[in-house]
Amino acid sequence: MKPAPASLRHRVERLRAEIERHNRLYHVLDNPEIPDAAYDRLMAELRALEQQHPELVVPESPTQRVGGSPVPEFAEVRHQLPMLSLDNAFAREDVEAFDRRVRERLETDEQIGYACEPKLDGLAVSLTYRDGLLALGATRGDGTIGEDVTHNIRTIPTVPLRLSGRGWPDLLEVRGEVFMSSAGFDEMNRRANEKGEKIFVNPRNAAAGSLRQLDPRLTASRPLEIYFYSAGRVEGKPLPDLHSEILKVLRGWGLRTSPETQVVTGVDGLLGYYEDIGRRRSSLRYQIDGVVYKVDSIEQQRRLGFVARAPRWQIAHKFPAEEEMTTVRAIEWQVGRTGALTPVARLEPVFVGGVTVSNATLHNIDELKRKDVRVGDSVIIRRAGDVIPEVVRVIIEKRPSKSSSVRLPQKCPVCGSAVEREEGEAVARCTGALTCPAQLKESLRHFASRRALDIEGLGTRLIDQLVDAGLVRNPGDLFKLTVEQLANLDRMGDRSAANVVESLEHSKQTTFARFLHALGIRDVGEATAEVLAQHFRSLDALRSSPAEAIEEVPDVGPVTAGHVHAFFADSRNAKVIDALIQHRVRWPAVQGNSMRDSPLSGKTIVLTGKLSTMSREEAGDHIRKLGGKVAGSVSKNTDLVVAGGDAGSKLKKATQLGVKVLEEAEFLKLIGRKR
Ligand code: D41
Repeated sequence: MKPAPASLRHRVERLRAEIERHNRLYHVLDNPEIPDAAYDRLMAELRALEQQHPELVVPESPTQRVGGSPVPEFAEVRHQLPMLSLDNAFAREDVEAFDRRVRERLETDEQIGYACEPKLDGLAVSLTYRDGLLALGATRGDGTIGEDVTHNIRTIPTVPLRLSGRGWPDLLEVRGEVFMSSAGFDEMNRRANEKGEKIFVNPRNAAAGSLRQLDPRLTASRPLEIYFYSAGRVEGKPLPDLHSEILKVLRGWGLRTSPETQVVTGVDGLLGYYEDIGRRRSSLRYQIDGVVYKVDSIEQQRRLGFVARAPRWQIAHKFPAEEEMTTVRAIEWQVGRTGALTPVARLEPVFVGGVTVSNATLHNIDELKRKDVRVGDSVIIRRAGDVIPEVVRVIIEKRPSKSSSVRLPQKCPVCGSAVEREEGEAVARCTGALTCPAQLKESLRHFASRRALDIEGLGTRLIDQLVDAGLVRNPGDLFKLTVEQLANLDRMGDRSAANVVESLEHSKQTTFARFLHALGIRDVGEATAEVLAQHFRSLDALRSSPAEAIEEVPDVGPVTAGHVHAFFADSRNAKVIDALIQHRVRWPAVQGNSMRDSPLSGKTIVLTGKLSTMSREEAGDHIRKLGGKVAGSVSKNTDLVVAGGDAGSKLKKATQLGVKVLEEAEFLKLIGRKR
C-alpha cells in the first residue's frame, strides 16, 4: 500500500478536529451546530479515509470508540489516590451538624462557601488522561481496587478521547458518574422487551450492567452518559484552588460536568439548594438520589482532611427513597366516573418518596397481567414527585408457594352490572352507568367540582352519604334536596344544610361550556366543552346533531364526536339533562362567534408571573373563550407571553426566542376588559 500523501494526512487531522469540536458542542455544551446528518457525513468520510490508509488510524480517533473485540476478563486497577466515599445526611439536622463540624475544625465563625451538585444515581469511575489522551478508564470498585473498563468507557459519546482546549496537566485523573437518562433507559428496555431480552429494573443497574460488559460493542449500544465531579491525581500543572473553578476548567477541556452545580454560602444556602433540586427532581432528565455538598475551597478541604474512607469536607444529602419494598394485602378494582375498572393494590403501609403509601395503582388489566402481581407478593413500589404510587414489579423470588393470578371480574364489584371491554382497548368498563353507585359518586364529584358547576360545600363525604342514603340517583336529584333532608345526615347542622341548598341554587347560573363539561361526557374536558359551546351555541342544536356534524368542530376527532353523540342519544342521559333544565340550570346565550374574529384565535399563549386583576385560571378561561390555547412552557411555537409581576424564567426564555410579550394592561385590553 502506498503511504498516504501529506495532503491526505492533513485532511484526516482536520476531520478529526472538526468531529471532536462537534462532539463537544453536542455533548458538553448541549449546543449542536450542525444537524446529525452532516455530522454523520464527516464521520463517514473519516472512516473511509482510515480504511484506505490504516496506518493513519490512532486510538484517539473518533472512529475508534466502538471497535475493540471482547476481552476475556477485566484487569484490576489500583487507584493511586483512593476513591473516597460520601457521607450521608437524611435530615436538616444532619446538614446543620455537618456545617458546624466544618466551621469548628476550620476555627471560623464565617459562613462557608459550598459547591453543590445533584447526586446522580449511577456508577463512579476514574478516567486518566496522559498528554491529553484517554489512557485508562476504571470503575471505583471498593475505592482502592477497581476494574479496567477502558474499552467500554471509550464507547460513551460524552467521554472525550482527547481533551480539547489547552493547558491541561500532563497527567490528569478525573472522576465522575456514569449514568443513563430516564428516557434512554426506557427506550433501551422497550427495545429489549421487543426482542425478548432481559429488562433492567432501574437506570442505575442498567448503567452498571452496561459498563461491565466484556464486549464493548454491547456497551456502545447502550445510552450511557457521564458527568465529572472531581479531579484525582494531577501532575505537571496545578488546578485552580476552588472546587467550582476546577469544574469550570474541566468543562473547558471537554469533560462534561452537571449543569445544575451551584456555589452557595452557609447552611441556609445548602438547604435552599436541596429544596430547589428536590422540587425539580422529577423533571430532571435522569434519576438522582440526593445532592452532594462540598467545601468549595481546596485549601479548606486540605485542612479538613478525611476520616476513615470519607473526606470531612463533603456530605450527600439524600432525598427520600422513591422506591421501596412492601407486600400486597389485596387487589381491588376501583370504578371511575366513566366506569373504567382500575386494579389497585392494597399494601402493607410503607414510607416511600416522603409519604406513607398504602395503595398503588396497577393502571389496567393489561398492566396487571404483564406484571402478574398477586395477593401476598412482595413488590417494589415507586412514588416519584407527586405522581400516583405504582407497583414497579414483583420480587418473584419471594412469592409465596400458593398464589394465583388475578383475573378481570365479569361483573362490576360495586353494582354487579356486566363488565365490558371493547376490542383493542386496555380499559374494561362497568356498564351500569349512573345505576352503579361508584360511577354515580364520581360523576357527582365531577359535576360539583370547581371547574364544572362549582357547587360549594358538596364534597366527597357528603356525596357518599347522599348516594348511600338513596337521596340522589343522578345529578338532577341534587336540585331536589331540601334543607331538612340534608340536616338529617350525619355531621350536618341546619346551618350547613342551608348553605348547601344555597350554593346549589347559586350554581344553577352557569355557562354553556361549564354545563357541558359538568356532564362528564367521555373525552370532553374543559377545552372541548368550550369549543362545542362556541360552535353549537345552544343545547338543542348540539343534542340534535349527528356525529358527523360534531366532527366538524375544530379539534374534535371522530372518537370524541362519537362519544358526544352517543351520550345525548342515550335516553337515560336525556332524562337527566331535561331534569336539570327543568330545575332552571341556565346560562347566558353564547356570544356571537367571538372566536373567529378574536385576536387570540388559534394563538398559543403562555401565562407567567402574577396578574393583579385575576387569577391565572381566569386569564386562561378568557383566552380559551377567545379561541386561544394556553401552554405551560415557552417554545418557538409560542405566539404570546403574558407577563405579570415577578415573571421569571419563562419571560427570559420568551425574550431570548423573540416571542412577543404583553404586560397585564395590554392583555386586558386585548381581551376587552378594563381594569
Ligand atoms: O453524583 C454523584 N454520584 C457524586 C458522587 C458526586 N456528585 N460527587 C461525588 N464526590 C465524591 C467525593 C467527594 C469523594 C470526591 C461522588 C462521590 N465522591 C462518590 N461516588 C461514589 C463514591 C463516592
